[in-house]
Amino acid sequence: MERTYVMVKPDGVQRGLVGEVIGRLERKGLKLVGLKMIHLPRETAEKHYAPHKDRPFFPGLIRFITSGPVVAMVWEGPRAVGAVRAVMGATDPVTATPGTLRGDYGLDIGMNIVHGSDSVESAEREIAIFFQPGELVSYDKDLDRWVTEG
Ligand code: D4T
Repeated sequence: MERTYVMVKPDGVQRGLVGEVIGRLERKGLKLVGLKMIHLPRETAEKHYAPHKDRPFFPGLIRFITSGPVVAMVWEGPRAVGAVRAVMGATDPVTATPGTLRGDYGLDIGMNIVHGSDSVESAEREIAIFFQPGELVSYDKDLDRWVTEG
């Protein structure tokens, strides 16, 4: 079982795509175990995107991600990291496969609707930035036995 960090970015919130992101991940069979809406302070944004700090797009990325509220979430499920990446699609929405969130809704690599951790290690690091352990819930869904043989 894995947990992964998902964030609806400011463009996704402004465009009313929060429900679409949550709905697609729910229908995929993943389980929502943490959720909050926040306007990221600059320090938190820089911590989250620290692996990209030397990239040329870093200043613009920090400006964008702090430009409005985001929806921060933790999703759980078997191979949850890869499952979320598949539902999101490729980083560049123009080349992302239609049927994915980015493929269906994006045109700009900077404004690509949603973030999802790219590995289990990144997920652990990112979840710890946004959530206290007590803010994440554990619960069973009866439907789970129809989603995975576990
Ligand atoms: P995130 O991290 O937002 O889920 O995106 P990805 O995992 O799919 O892509 P990434 O880490 O390579 O990029 C992080 C973030 O930076 C923006 N970006 C990226 C950008 O504005 N210009 C660029 O050239 C690249 C590569 C988009 C996502």
